[in-house]
Amino acid sequence: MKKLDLNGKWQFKAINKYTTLPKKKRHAALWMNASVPGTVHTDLMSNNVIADPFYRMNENDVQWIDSHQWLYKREFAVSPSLLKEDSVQLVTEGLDTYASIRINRKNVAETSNMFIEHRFDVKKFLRSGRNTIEILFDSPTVRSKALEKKHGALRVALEPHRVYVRKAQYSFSWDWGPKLTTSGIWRNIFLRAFSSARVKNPFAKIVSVTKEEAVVELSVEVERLSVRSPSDKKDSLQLRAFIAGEDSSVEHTVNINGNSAKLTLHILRPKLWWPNGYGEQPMYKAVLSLLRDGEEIDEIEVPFAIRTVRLLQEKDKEGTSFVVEINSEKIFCKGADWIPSDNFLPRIPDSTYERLLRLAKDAHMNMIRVWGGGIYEQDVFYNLCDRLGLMVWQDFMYACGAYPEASWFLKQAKDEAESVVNRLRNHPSVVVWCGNNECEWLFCTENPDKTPDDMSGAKIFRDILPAACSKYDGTRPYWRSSPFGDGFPNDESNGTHHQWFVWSGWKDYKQYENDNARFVSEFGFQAPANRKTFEEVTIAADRHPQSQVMEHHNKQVEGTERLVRFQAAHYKVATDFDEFIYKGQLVQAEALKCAVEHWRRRKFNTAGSIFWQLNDCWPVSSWAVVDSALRPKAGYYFAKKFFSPVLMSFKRIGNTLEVWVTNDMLKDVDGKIELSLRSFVKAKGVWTKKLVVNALANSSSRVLELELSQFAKYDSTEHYFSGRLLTADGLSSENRYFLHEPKHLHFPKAKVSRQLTDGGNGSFVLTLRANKFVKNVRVEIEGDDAVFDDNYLDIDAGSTKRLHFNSCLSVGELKRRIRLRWLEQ
Ligand code: BMA
Repeated sequence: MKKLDLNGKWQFKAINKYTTLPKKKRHAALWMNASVPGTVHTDLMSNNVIADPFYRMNENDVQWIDSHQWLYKREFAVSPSLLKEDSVQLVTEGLDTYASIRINRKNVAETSNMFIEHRFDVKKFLRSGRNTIEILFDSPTVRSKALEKKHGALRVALEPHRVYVRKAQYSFSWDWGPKLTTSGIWRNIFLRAFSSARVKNPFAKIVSVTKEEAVVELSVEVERLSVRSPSDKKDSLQLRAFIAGEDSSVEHTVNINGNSAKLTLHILRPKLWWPNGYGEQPMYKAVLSLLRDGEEIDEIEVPFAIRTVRLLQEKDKEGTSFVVEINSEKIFCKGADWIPSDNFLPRIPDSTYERLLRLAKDAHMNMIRVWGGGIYEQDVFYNLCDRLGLMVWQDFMYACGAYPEASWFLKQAKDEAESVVNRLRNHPSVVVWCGNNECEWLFCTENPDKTPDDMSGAKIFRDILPAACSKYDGTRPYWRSSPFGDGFPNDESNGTHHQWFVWSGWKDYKQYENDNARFVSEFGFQAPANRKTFEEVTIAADRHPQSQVMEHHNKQVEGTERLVRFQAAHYKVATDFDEFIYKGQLVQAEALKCAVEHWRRRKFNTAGSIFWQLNDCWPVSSWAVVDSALRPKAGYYFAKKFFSPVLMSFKRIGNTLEVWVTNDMLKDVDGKIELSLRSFVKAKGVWTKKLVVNALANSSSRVLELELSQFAKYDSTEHYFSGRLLTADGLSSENRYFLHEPKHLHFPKAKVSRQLTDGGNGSFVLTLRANKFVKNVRVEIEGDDAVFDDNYLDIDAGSTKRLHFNSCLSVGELKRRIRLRWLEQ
């Protein structure tokens, strides 16, 4: 197998087929340097044809780009030895989207799906020596609008023509994302030459697992070239499989007849892969070699892991459960929804994936949902999820609309599903295939007398996708949509649920406690990005919550208005930029906390709470808890606590305050709870209680009920309940309950002293001591992006908190730059 890389330096220019270039952009019709993988927008930025679309309102100035065609070209040298091989394929891992490929001025192929790899035999177009490849990208907007005109408009949220094109739907704008409709060679491109045969689409299918052994069926497809000479007919092909485990290895060889080969291997005493928080993530590796007459001609490596997955749906008094079960253990799914981390996909470095997914793991998440309006993610994403124990709920890329049912579209859907399932099925992290995001829910909301099957596109989600999943995988459940279930698709009593009645319905987050859904795969609250992140894309005059630029950086209709309304419910509304961001982030953090604690208390009546959303694609006020500059918001630090494996939480019912313990460990947990009623000013609790708890494995229970009337003599604006659970294993959970909204609490003037200790190797400990109670202390280091192990934290009067962090700065420098802020009257 020989490979010739075609990434790197290309040239590109605009072609004025549909319209002329804006006056000041005429030079875009001349050849400019391009970089592959890349996008037209990023190439135009490097050539100074456009300014950064994320800056202020520059997005508005770049809307001409997607109504043009863009031509990319490069030269490359082909060696005679490459041409000696029987087949030379052009492999494009991702072309965005309507691409016409020419080699040496001859038409090779046209593609129209950015999500999948394409390959074409191009040997006949190549010559020894210098060759030229050209790829013309047609306007995705012109093309999809033309299709919409021809086949009819469908009921779709946001830009309706987007459903006609197999391109990341968010690139046509979203309620958190700008309209930056890209084109380009967005993934690798190369030539691959081989003779006789090669292997593809390997699959390590886990057939059965017991303590003693795992049965793994290894299969490959064999791409055979037609025989060249009579002697080739004697070619005998064999597949040799070798599995390298941690302390075991097995090998087997079979003869290949036809275009596929399969063999079964037994792994003794298999080590199981577990989600984060439940155990390790041991990986195995299968090496599959293709032999011709005993000689190796191709080889493929398949990392895989051993685990089983089931979706439990059992009738119960609330309806039907919806529980993900891994290795026969019920898992409460804790996590967040995932969107692409940039509008310009090829420029996302691996380190961004690493950072975001590590943050997820550190916050005790065990599931990430890859949302259907983005992309089937890059390999690095799935590899990291495998390693970190993050289960992936994988949507197919359809979102918020009805989809065409024309035969050419259904064919594309089928080809895409086949390619995607083949690509992702070896990842143990992928545990659920899901048809789409919100298509049926939207349809049935607007057509109450109709069923999901009446929706255009239903064939894809009801028939085509599940068929591809069972044919090419068969080891994971398929779920038709998020949300979906029997009856109304967003019903609470069964299936999956998106809880948007609160945020979108302008309802206070306390309403989450009335939602008794079985598995919540979306719910969320917006918050502004961090101040530094906004400062990087604004000028001083923009930095007001309601400036035009800031409102541009919130893509939801009435987004800013909601931020104000929800802040008003809990805090005195800020107009100062920094204070607005600080309080806005606290609203989000408290909202997510309220919802997750409620659903975790309902474990396993509710069996999942996946919040919208982990990340952002540009600097924006959105539902994300980590902003586009990878700076966590307050909600992220709250997630570390509300997702902790053992959680102590308060629940208020009328005049009673209940104390609950939720235990995600697969074993019973012994612990002690120290509960107190504290005043804002005194170091000692005015009332305390200690109790011993035994929390049963993988369950949630109420451990105490307190009648609030007995505390009536204490001023409720200056007192609060504080509780701390400490388990025999050293796990802890701390929580507080306030009798009023922060806006009505009477916080005293407090002092927080700080002490910084250098732990060596760039690690530091910051000790904070409060003389009086301080709520939601935010710690920042000016000009440094240190992530603390805790932040936005409460400190009881006379108490101390230790925060750990890493930084390259010196102690002296850090001391000068540490900034604290907390809630004050
Ligand atoms: C749901 C998601 C996204 C959207 C989010 C916030 O609709 O699936 O489409 O961005 O809520 O509105």
